[in-house]
Amino acid sequence: MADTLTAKIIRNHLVEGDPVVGNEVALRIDQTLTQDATGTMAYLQFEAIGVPRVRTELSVSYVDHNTLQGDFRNADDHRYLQSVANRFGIVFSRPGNGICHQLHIERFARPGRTLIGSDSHTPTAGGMGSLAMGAGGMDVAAAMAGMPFRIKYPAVMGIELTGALPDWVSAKDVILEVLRRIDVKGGVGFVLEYFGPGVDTLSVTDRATITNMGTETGCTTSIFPSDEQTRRFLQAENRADQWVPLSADPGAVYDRTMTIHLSDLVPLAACPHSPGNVRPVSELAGMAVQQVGIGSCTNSSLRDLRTAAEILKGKTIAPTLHVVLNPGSRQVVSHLVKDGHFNALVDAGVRILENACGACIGMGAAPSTGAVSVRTYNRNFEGRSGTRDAQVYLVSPETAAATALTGVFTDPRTLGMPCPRVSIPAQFDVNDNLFIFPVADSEAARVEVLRGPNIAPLPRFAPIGNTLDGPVLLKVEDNITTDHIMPAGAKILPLRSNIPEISKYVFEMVDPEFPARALAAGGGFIVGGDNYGQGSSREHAALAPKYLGVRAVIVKSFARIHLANLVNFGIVPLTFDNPADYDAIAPGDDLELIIGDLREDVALSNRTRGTKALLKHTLSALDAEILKAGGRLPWIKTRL
Ligand code: MIC
Ligand code: SF4
Repeated sequence: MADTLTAKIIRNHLVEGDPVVGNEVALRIDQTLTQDATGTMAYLQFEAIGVPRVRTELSVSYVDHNTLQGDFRNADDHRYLQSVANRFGIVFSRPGNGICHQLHIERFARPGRTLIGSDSHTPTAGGMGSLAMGAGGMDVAAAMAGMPFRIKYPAVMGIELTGALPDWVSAKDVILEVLRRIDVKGGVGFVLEYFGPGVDTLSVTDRATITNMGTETGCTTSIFPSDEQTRRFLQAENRADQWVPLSADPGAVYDRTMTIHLSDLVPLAACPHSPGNVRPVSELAGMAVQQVGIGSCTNSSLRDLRTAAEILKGKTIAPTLHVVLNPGSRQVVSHLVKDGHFNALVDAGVRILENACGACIGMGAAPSTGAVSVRTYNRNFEGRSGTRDAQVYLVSPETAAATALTGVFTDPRTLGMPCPRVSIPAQFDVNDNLFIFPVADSEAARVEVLRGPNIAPLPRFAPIGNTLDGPVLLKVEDNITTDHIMPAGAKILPLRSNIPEISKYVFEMVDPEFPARALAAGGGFIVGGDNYGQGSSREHAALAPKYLGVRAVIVKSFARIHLANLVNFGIVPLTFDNPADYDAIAPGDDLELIIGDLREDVALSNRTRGTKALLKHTLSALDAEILKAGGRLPWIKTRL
């Protein structure tokens, strides 16, 4: 049978389950990655599982999200992460080295391997032909302990690329075109697999831009074949021996297909406040812009930053805006410095920030009130920039640099200069000196794990009964993101290792009274619309509500990673059988849910209104067992 690339990699890693779309399958995981903002929880959970060393082929702990070190808390997190990595056999990437996804593709991602990461943009490594998926920290902890990762066997959407990108149009515009067509829910249940003659024209980092932001479609992951481009990239990284050719079989049958003629694409922008709200830049041209952000894990490869530098070289940014740059990695910076592009950026007036996530996650560079900010990042959810009414647009490096020059939204094709042609070296500056490789197994027992007062112990949760009752604590609309549920940014990120503290900010932007109300009511329910929990993989969006007493979340539909996180922390994820029942529930209503052993539908009685409704779920028998035990960690404990 002619197989897709996705099917081949899954088959090679299948531990349990039939490969039938929608069926739960368990996969062996070769590699894991974490970042600091989700990593502390992941490693606390790994420690609680109690295995002496990681059991993966490779696990890497990156520090890139919170590097502000505004006080001891953030520094304590970093110290804990470094020591726990050494103790348990994990490679540690020091702050300053770069953004996890860019670094992983440079130094560790391998074609044909499985990777899970406690960050939703882990699919970046799909640009290298890895089957790379975002997951909650608990799932990553379990994978590090050698347990398989469970997913619903995905359908595969074949995206055929033909032609070649025109001048001034780049990989970001390809993924924006995908989002324009299928929006932020269109990828749910699918792997987006790219094929066709246009694939050859894209470098590994171009492909990584596409697979990175594919996350915004809700897909399980995105993947490109491993070919000559992949071989060249690995060779330039001194990793030629890790190359294997990989692609779908000729005539492979996809569950759905679409074709993108690269030659027909134009510069695009995702408009506020959704990555799926895409329009041509030409329609926005002339709008005043107050800030430009270049970088992030989506667009800070050497190609991207050289392109921006070539556009800005010898000029000055418009006086009405400011421009910030967070480079993706030290390797990229090292090349920019050597070839003069770094100077070009600095001389033009670009503010060079750290090699880290920075403004993308609201760690500084928040726009001014009501400002228009044009960014090469992947998310423009309301308030994520740190400024609630900022209008964030997501664009390519070409559009961002053109806009930086003129001060107004600018289609780069109208700049009137020749399109920059940047070349990528045959050999990259490889320097692994900011990776700390762990001590040998025989030395591990001597390593002390260093905890500061900000590393609070994990909360413990009890098994759950057959009936859940309580009030509706909050009712929300469609497309609620995990940034709504558990915001990030400079104020809240330092609390990621401290659940009692961070839980005070749950739903801060939606309803700041939520935490106090939930605690006063002794817990209850959240009611929501479609695509609840889209975006970030942060398990704090499940863990902190659980801490506040949330027992079940009842919505029209869920995003994949958040659904898994709810199960991991013992919050029952339920969906309305009849979406009209959503309208019949009001905040404050007193509900009773008969959940039994969660093998069947759930009966809801609204005791305030005297109405009844049927609730569905997609939980496997194992999910049900985990939920009833109070979550994944208590469940694992009962097994050991
Ligand atoms: C994001 O882009 O939203 C983040 C911050 O990288 C998150 C992880 C987190 O919340 O720590 C993600 O994408 O999973
Ligand atoms: Fe960091 Fe932004 Fe990428 Fe998330 S999307 S990993 S915050 S750069």
